[in-house]
Amino acid sequence: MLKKLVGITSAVALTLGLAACGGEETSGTSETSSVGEQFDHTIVGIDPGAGIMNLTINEVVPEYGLEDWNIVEGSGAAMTAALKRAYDNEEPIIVTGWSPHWKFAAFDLKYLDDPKGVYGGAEDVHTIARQGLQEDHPEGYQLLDQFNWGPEHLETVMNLIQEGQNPSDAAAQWASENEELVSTWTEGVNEVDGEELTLLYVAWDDVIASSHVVEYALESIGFDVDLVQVDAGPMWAGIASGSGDAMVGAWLPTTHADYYAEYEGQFEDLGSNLTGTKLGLVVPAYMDVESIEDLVE
Ligand code: PBE
Repeated sequence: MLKKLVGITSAVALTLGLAACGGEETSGTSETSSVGEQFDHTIVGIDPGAGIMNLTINEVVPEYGLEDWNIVEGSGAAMTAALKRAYDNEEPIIVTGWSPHWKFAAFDLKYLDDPKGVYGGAEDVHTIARQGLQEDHPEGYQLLDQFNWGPEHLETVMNLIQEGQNPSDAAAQWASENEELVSTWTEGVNEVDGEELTLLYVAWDDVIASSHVVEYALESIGFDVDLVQVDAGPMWAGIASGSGDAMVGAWLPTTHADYYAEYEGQFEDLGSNLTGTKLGLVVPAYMDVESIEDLVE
């Protein structure tokens, strides 16, 4: 059965539960159904502006010959909901996944091997500021420039949020338990009196967590932070146009390469705030598939 690669709206993502139910029997008859049929030729993606969607649709599909697969658009939250539903029923599912992310603590998952290296190696997450921020808000600029932590810290905040805390409370709790690290971000930074800063972020769980932690740190030295949730394209465009002051969720050099190139010269790259990310196609450990190459069998 040939399926066209189509952009499917998030409304369709809601029907994934049905699609997963349809695949229920195939897991028991895996000798007779192809790998593609087991998965209903469906990869559960996230928001279309995400770099991982761009890489999957424009590079992974042609490189591995997955033209008859559907890459379903949705959101990070719809992806994790579909993953949980399938996992709880031990049904087949493939998602676009990334680390650090709480799903690896909550579920037993594995990345499919990517022998062609399309998703790239480990990346850094960068802090990106609008031009002129240093002149207008030197203290905020300095703190943002000094913001740096490790995947294990980010994972702790993500897990707190996943366990039910709201992101602001999780950030405050984590900061109070990690005062020494947070003090390296505020070191030598003078307090301010209610200066306003706008941080832009996308609703990816890792970026939700990091953005709230940085908001907390900036507010601890007197900033009044407006945290604005947008899509990926508007996040980069907003920093380039100056409508947002900064963001802390730029995955480089691969994932956000297109956005970086599009707006180069219209933002200031403050460098890495975290190293050691990973991107790829992710399946539950109970699935008998090891490589993206296996999907074409
Ligand atoms: N992510 C999380 C983003 C960057 C951070 C991997 C979903 C993306 O694909 O653009």
